[in-house]
Amino acid sequence: MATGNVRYARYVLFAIFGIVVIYLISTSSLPQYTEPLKDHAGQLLGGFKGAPQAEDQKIYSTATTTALSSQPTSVNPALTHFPLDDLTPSAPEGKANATFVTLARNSDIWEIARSIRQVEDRFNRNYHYDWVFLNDKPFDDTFKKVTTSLVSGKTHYGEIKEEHWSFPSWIDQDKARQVREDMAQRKIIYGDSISYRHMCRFESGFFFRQPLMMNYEWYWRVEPSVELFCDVHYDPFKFMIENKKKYSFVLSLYEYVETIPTLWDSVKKFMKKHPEHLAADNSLEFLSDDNGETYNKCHFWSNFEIGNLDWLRSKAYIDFFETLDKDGGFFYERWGDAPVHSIAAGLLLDKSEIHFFNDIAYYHVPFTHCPTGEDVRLKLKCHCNPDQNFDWKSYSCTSRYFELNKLEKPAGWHDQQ
Ligand SMILES: Nc1nc2c(ncn2[C@@H]2O[C@H](COP(=O)(O)OP(=O)(O)O)[C@@H](O)[C@H]2O)c(=O)[nH]1
Ligand SMILES: *[C@@H]1O[C@H](CO)[C@@H](O)[C@H](O)[C@H]1NC(C)=O
Ligand SMILES: [Mg+2]
Repeated sequence: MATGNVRYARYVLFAIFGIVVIYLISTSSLPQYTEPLKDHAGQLLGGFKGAPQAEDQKIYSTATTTALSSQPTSVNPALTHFPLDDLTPSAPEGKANATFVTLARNSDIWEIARSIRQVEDRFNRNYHYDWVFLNDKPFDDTFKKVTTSLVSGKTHYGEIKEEHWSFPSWIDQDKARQVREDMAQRKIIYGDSISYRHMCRFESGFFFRQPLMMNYEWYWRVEPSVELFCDVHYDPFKFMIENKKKYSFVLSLYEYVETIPTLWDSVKKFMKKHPEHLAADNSLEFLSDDNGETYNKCHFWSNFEIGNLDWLRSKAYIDFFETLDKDGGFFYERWGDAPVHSIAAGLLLDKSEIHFFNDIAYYHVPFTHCPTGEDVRLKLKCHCNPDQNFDWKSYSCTSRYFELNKLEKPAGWHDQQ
């Protein structure tokens, strides 16, 4: 009887102890799983919510929430331990009228999947911007299924009409074929490719006027197999809007001269024909060392771009593209869309409308943009090797861009030359 009571009391004590332990665990600051949230479109918004400490909470609510879109998001612990005011311009509520855009083949699926995963992890999972995919052939089911599952915004798939992906009537096919054969012999990269030329012409003159793209004012171009190395902790689209930017870049370099021997002749023709389109405070000096006589081959690399679609759809840009297109250099040479966009931005926009995103860390084979400045790299959880940063190397044009715009180079640039 007595031993039974002791055993009973011991059991009760154990039970109380157990309840206390469970209570302590449940009120601690360990992350808790909550039901996944759904927004009005029925998209998952992530179901893992941290329980930040009071101080972190304050920073979170003053910095992060204003920078994020109107939709609730999961807490990013990376952002809760330092004030962001020095890095983050405060953004008003709501999303920009913007989309990601990718031109791809069905066979690019696994390479574009990698790119999307990184863009989502580093940025878009908190913003849910749409993604437009364009192709000269119909996208297959696998491509659509996989990309839709990866993108946190809505996905749209467009087939490019033939007129935007073929030889224009004024192109002499024999002449174009001879050029391809000659370039193949000289081993010029993509020199013998017809589809690469259609691609460059399409990106130069048509992507921004595809029916799906007409629904947006801003775009961010993403290619297969690119990498993002740092958190993008503010909305670059909003940054562009608030700072009156129209075009932006992360990498710049010299173009391979064999692909554009007469491009600048066409540009000069355009400047003569349409002086009214040239911006008063343009960046001709970025493009030419002799006041416009010759091209120095500097261009912004267009596989990354955040830009304004209405600018590309403007009469100024269309007149520019059509002048170039009539001269046939997309087929008689192998003009790339990078120098075409860059020359347009350099001539048609004011200097202040072009932006260099130091804090968007990026790789497209074979070049890396890794932000200069250790503080930025640590705050943004970057995983790029700063030794690989291309910005201040001699083959980059970014130094020239900084000098022309009288920008102060970030501390540490000298050691990366
Ligand atoms: N639909 C389609 N997309 C293409 C074609 N060729 C290239 N692309 C896309 O155009 C972009 C540039 O092509 P890429 O091969 O990366 O050229 P590089 O970056 O200049 O070496 C990528 O987004 C490709 O997926 C093509 O023939 N059809
Ligand atoms: C977004 O921009 C496009 C193109 O300028 C415009 O037609 C559309 O109405 C805009 N949408 C919103 C929601 O403002
Ligand atoms: Mg590429």
